[in-house]
Amino acid sequence: MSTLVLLLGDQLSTSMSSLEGFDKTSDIVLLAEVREEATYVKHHKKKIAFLFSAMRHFAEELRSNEYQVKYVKYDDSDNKGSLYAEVEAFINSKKKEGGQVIKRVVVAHPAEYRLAEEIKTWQTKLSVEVDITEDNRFVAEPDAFKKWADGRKQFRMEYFYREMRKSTGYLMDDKQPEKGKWNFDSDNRNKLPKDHKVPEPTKFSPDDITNEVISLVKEHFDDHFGDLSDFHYATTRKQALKVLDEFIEQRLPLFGTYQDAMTQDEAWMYHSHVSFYLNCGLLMPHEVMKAAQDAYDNGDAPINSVEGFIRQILGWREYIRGFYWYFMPGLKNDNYLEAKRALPKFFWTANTQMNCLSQCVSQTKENAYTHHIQRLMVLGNFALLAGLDPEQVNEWYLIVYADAYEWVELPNVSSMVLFADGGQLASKPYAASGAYINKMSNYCSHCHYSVKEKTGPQACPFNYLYWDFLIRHQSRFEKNPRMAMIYRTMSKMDPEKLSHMKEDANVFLLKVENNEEV
Ligand code: FAD
Ligand code: DLZ
Ligand code: SF4
Repeated sequence: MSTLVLLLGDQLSTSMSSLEGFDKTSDIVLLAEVREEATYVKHHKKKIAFLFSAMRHFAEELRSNEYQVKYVKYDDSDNKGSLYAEVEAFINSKKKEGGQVIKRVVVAHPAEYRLAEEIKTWQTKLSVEVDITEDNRFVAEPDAFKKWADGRKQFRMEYFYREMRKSTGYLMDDKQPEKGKWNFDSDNRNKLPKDHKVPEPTKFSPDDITNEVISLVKEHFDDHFGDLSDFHYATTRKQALKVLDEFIEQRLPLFGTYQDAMTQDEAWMYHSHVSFYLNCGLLMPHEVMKAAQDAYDNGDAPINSVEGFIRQILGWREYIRGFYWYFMPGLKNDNYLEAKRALPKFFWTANTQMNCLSQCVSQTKENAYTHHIQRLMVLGNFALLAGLDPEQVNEWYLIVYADAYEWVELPNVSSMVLFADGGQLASKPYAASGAYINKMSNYCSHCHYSVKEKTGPQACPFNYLYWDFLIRHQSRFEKNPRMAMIYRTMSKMDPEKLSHMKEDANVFLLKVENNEEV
């Protein structure tokens, strides 16, 4: 009698709770590349190549550590197409063989609601016991967010983060925050100086396993979005640890300073690029934060960088995960601003004269990655101001990034970017005119449009879209204390100027709807 442990594609760690008590003499691990998971949205080609390669490498690692592993490749002739069908077929094959019978299936709780709901039904369909164990790839216990959130009217990340700092001890000086402040964001808003050279990201040449997977993706997912060329991600834990080490050494010291900066033709900046690995189990959050804390303790990185980085993981990542489970399934249907406009074609092609958007979409296509401010303040800001349909925007973000899983993508897109939850996550929309993009980047100096102009054919579309957004949603936002000042400014503006901006926005949005080049 043995146990079958199903490891999902984003659970590539020997410390998964589902492997606790694993008996190498009788138990078996199942990993399966299946159509259902690879196509529930049409993931970026590089995302599929990355995950399949990481799954295959992980299976090899398990085997070399004497785990018994059943690995189902996507192009195996008897691939059943879904995780359930693979589990069922494996149990039946063992029964037929007359060998060790599977008496129990164990799987760690899936990170996505969709799959978690499905797996909960397996117990009634399979003839064996199905145990769902805790998803232990996070710092906080699964119910920590609920305990914190129940009874609150507002769910601000900053307060959740402080609790996490206190309970874990990161950057704490006894009971006080290190250097007397919880947050050093005010030091973290610099533009990259002209001619500043950012270190090259850590890259790996594809090995035989990755090359085989790349061919498979070319053959089976050719109609999916994204480039496959220049694949250089880590695909093993060892390589992911190298990405982390090089980040700590080469980038962390300036991470904070340039955290919000964007630069023409520079995709990777001073970010860590560890989200791919954290989200599929190759790296765990504590080891990533500990590396940053050690750099601080050794005097190798300043407080603004280390606090900024730890906040992204201990604050934002943990908070977002808790927020997702607390507000699902309702979160998926939120559309507070009643946005309905279809996603423009240029989100797929990058064919737009708006240089900032063209840069961000091109890099997304090329790398299945852009950094946070590009996702939030360029792509997201446009989606918010243009009133794009949350369902289509969410699908796009879930498809295009190699670190995208619904648990992290949906709250970031619906609640943070689109204000679709009406303010449960953010106290006001992250709406901005071209001035913000110009302040944080050099995109505008390479653009067809002029960021200084507010109306007319050369005016930066973000400028009139911003005011049009404020006018359209005045009744929703004018009483918001954090927006009172901007509405006061608006009330003093020349009504004719406002009306021109509204007209320009209408003309522009009509062009967007007709997929004319903008
Ligand atoms: P760094 O800037 O180096 O940050 C370090 C780590 O902090 C990241 O690896 C990530 O694990 C964590 N982190 C930072 N910000 C967030 C956040 N807002 N939510 C959760 N974790 C965070 N992140 C994803 O992992 N998957 C997504 O699908 C995703 N979609 C996003 C969509 C939008 C619209 C926005 C605004 C943000 C999204 N993020 C997502 C958050 C963030 O943009 C990425 O985590 C980050 O860009 C990954 O790059 P990095 O590893 O270089 O991050
Ligand atoms: C994202 C993904 C893809 C593309 N393919 C697979 C797969 O073939 N097999 C698998 O087990 N997991 C895959 N995944 C990851 C799952 O979609 C992920 O485990 C769930 O979305 C839960 O987060
Ligand atoms: Fe983007 Fe406007 Fe700047 Fe062009 S001018 S890069 S559209 S913000």
